[in-house]
Amino acid sequence: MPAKRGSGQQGAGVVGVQAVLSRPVSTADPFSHGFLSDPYPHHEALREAGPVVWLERYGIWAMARHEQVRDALTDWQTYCSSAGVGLSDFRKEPPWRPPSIILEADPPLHTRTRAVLTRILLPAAIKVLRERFEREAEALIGRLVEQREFDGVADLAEAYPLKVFPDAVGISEEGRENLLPYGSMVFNSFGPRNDLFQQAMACAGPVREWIMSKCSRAALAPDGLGMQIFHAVDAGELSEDEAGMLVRSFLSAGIDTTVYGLGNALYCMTRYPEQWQALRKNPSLIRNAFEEVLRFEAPLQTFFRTTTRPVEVGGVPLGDGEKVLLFFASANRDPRRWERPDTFDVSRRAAGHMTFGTGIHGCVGQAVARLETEAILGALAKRVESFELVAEPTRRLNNTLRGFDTLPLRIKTV
Ligand code: OVM
Repeated sequence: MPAKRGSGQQGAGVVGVQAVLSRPVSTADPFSHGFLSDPYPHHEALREAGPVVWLERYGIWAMARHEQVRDALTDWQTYCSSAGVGLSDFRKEPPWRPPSIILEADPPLHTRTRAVLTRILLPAAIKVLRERFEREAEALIGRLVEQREFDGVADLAEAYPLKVFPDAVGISEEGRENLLPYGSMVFNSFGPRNDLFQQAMACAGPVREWIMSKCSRAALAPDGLGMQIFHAVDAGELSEDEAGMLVRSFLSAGIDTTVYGLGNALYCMTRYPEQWQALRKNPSLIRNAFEEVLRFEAPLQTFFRTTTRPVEVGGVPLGDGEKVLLFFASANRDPRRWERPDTFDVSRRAAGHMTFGTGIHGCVGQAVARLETEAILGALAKRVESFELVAEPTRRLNNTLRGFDTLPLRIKTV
């Protein structure tokens, strides 16, 4: 976690014309196995190094404090998304897939696509899903309670979103095993072309083909969220191709995020049993517990932005066209913003965490994520007295997501 003051490149070769500038520097590799396995000490070192830190290893900037992460996310004019929200700069190298027209876009394109998804995913618009989501959660938890022992990842955190979300979008049952491999590709692709990326891309061809085949009007159920995007074509808001690309965004962003989030929620309730007790005693805490899980163990750890002009951050000058790595998960534990940041507390005011981002790109699907998590925690709270680990959980490393590969659980029932 070394962080030192280094001389800025702005001065190199033109000393005497331009002042040699000083900036905090770190040699950390945020995409190494060591960092991804236990990011929190590294986050602390980066926060302490300064408001913005130069990561020598990649030649990029990093922001790890809450204030700077939030400020960057709310200034899309200076910190753009259209050069990609991963390490790769779309202006310098071709993206691995056609860019997302919502995530990897700026206004005015983003404004138009975002308006469509905002309308479709509004809490009021998706409340029709609640009954189904709750019924599926009760049925799944009923089966797991019978079983008593199960894998919290495969049998719950994966099984539930893989059922309810594709059903809600309106895609066929056939081939759904492609959804997790695709998510792994998408979220690993925001990092460097390291071992995690290469592994995820091993079966890229057929997985991508299946995904794209599910994005057309013809492949979608008439009453699902996917077809609602195509209704915006009929209203003149999108082209037919754009609608397909937004269905792709559903299938890219809608599964792994909630899989990792549910896994992390289960882990938190197992690791901090008194918090599970508090929640069981007072189920009105479930809503806030969801936010606290996202703050404390952010399933989505980082995204990048790219500067569109020279800008100064806390006295440190950044150039134009530079990549900036935003540590959402570190902002979530910044002691400048949170009291007892490393304590998991379901009754704290956890709103203001950065796991959904903020500003114009703030998570458009968060009401769906909330619906899924509340349905699962609600069903568990009725039946489960406590969770016990029957073996050590193992982590699934990913360049962007934080979560588990296995979570071997035994439950004690009420
Ligand atoms: C997209 C997309 C992909 C991954 C994540 C995401 C968190 C969006 O394809 O639009 O948002």
